[in-house]
Amino acid sequence: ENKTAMVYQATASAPVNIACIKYWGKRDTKLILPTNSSLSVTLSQDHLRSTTTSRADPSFSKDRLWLNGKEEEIVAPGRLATCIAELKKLRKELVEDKDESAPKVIADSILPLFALLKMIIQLSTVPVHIASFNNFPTAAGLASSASGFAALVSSLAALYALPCSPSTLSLIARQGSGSACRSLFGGYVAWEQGVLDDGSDSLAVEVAPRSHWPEMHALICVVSDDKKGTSSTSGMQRTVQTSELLQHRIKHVVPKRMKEIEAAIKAKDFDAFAKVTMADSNQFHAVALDTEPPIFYMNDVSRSIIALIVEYNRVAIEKTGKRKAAYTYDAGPNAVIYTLQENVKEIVELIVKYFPQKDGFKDPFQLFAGGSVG
Ligand code: 2P0
Repeated sequence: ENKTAMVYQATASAPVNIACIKYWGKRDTKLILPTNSSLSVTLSQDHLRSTTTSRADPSFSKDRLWLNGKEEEIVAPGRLATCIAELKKLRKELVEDKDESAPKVIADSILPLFALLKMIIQLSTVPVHIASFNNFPTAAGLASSASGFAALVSSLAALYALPCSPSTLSLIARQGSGSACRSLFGGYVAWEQGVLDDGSDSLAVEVAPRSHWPEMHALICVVSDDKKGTSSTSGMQRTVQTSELLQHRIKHVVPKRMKEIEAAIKAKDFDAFAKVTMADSNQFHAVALDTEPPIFYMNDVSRSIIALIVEYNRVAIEKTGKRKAAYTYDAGPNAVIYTLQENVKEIVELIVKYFPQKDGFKDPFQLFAGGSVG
């Protein structure tokens, strides 16, 4: 054991995000550049999140990663290897940068200065071990790649003391999984598709912080914990290759909806937010159906929940002229229901009434988590 060698470690968490305007389709599969912009709400840190610890130690022989305790291979030029290499590159550039104001590694060490300086220069060459855990069952079919890659990038950025903005880090998280770039921010987040071929303008930006609209809640309803089905990565490329409806969506629908939902969020107009969120979930599942061969993500329980929310909103519109809830579905049958705090109890009771729950996680329907977003 080399007692003089320094060991650096950093831990970071990132929550899951749920898209209101869906990302579906890549124009560059290596850099993960999307065919349209998207917008999501990041859940609160208290609920579904990934936590990742990175440690650099000169005694390690190579970079290694464990996901929920199980080792995953890091193979170049795969997504994990790309993200780690990009962050090491930024670390190397930081040290080479002559700007003395740039933060260097935390110097709370009693080591002689020369040893510290040597470590600062070499940290990007020291192997890292990375351990990541989800605080929710990966098998629940809930997107774990978004929180996972966001936490990985945040943890390495902290390890390397990178003075980067979340938007800059989102450029790297995007290369791990497209939707991960949006989990670098809390609250309401847009992923701007960008126009450049090198992807340097395809990044996440904050539309509004969580504190702007703290009444917003997301109810996550686990309809099935079955992981089988078409993966997002392969499904969306089949859609790009075969769906004419996707071309219409990219050109004529999403740009307008991005403006509408950003305005709805800024004005805290739940009715407008709900209308566009449900319309975009519907169109995402329509382009999946328009794919050859067709892709089905929702099941009968998913469709029953849609019917329930439609009826709930019909009554609300009759009384007040406004919607009170919005459903949205990703690449699986689980429902996410957006609503304001004042309606949470009513909606939970409604769902429990129509979808009675038995004990155990394997039940056809289980209300998994309800909580504030942001
Ligand atoms: C979204 N989804 O915007 C959309 C809606 C699923 C449906 O982002 O290939 O896991 O890693 O970039 O990010 C799922 O796609 O795909 C996704 P990759 P990702 O949240």
